[in-house]
Amino acid sequence: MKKNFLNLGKQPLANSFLPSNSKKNLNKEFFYNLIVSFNTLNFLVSIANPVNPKHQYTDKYAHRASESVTMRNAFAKVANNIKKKFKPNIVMEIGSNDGVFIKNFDKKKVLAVEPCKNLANLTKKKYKTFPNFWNKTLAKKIFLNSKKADIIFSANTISHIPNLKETFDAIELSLSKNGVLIIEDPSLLSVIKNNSYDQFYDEHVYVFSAIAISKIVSGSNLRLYDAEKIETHGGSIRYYICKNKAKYKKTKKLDLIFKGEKNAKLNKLLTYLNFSKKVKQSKKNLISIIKELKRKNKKIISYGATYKSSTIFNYCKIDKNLIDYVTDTTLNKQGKYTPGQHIPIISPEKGMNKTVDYAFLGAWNFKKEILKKEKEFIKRGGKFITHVPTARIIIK
Ligand code: JHZ
Repeated sequence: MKKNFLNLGKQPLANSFLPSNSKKNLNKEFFYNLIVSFNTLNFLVSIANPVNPKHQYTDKYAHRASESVTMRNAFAKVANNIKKKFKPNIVMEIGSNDGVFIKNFDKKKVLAVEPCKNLANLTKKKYKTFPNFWNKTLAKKIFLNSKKADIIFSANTISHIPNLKETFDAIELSLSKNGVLIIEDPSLLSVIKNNSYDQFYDEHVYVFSAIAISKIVSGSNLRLYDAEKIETHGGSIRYYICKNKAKYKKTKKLDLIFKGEKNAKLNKLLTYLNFSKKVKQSKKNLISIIKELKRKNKKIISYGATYKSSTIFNYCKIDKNLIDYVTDTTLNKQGKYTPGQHIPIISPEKGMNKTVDYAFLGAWNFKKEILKKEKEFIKRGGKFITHVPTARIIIK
């Protein structure tokens, strides 16, 4: 049974960066109610009313996975480990974005699936790329003329697809006998521990736990046999899933992850009701920190035009009266306006100048990388603000 536990209010699509702030453009903006629910039967945490993916994954998709050194390195590392451990002949990626993962493989071995046409265009010259949504029809089409996949990899994508049954059925059809599906997505336990409610936005239809994934894949003749905690995106889990009859045995590491999730009571509604209370408090604290700084005439900007920060700004009603602008390295976000609150986005070269006193960490998941990069800002007294795990000014 689905129980709603968190209401993050009216939200725009997190990817809908506006090309201009003219009245005409603002009037056309699409909003929906962001409500999050917990399923007491299969332990899935999901958005109560997902948006139709056709409105989200268009030819104007903004996010480029290659924009951070952390992610480039993380994908190179997992690709090398996969090569060593599984020696795959065919590797397929679902949601290949700008090719940051597949570029680590020999092009003859790679199949890429990417429904956003602007992203698919980036990889199609070198890699066999299917510019389609992942489903059974596509799986049958691809594997009619190809050997089945030894590895199917998908990072930050499966949690974006509303129909999990169709998704995993299509994967089951596509894997070789001992083929392995490897998926990475933000961890629900990390979200609860970090109070990182900004992981909820239209694209994150689900925030997975191992206990939920294990139940869901079993409905498609698949089995979760291993998992590992990884640091990316503020705490994620990499899941290893195979066909029911494949040779892999369940690992101790997976048992430990299950144990940790049960100890944190991720299978109980009360956990989520308590989380919801903390989110409300976090909102109050963040607004009061920012307003207090504004009273002192401080200039505050935001660092990283993340999808996550779209949830924060729209839930906390943080607009351009509080945040002057947002900086982002992604060229196609620069010159645009954030969804819902319409804060201008500019390049860090222009934006990280001497007039800035405080920068809210929209990309808090890259805190280490950013603090290393922004030594000059910190040296001259600039400070970062975060809401993770509690709303505060970062002193050290
Ligand atoms: P980042 C996106 O979410 C959307 P977002 C998507 N739904 C998802 O699941 C995750 O990614 C994986 C910029 N930046 O990765 C680059 C700087 O400007 O946290 C990015 O625009 N300077 C697919 O948007 C943004 O911040 C820097 O030094 O929440 C980071 O976005 C660094 C390191 C990043 O994902």
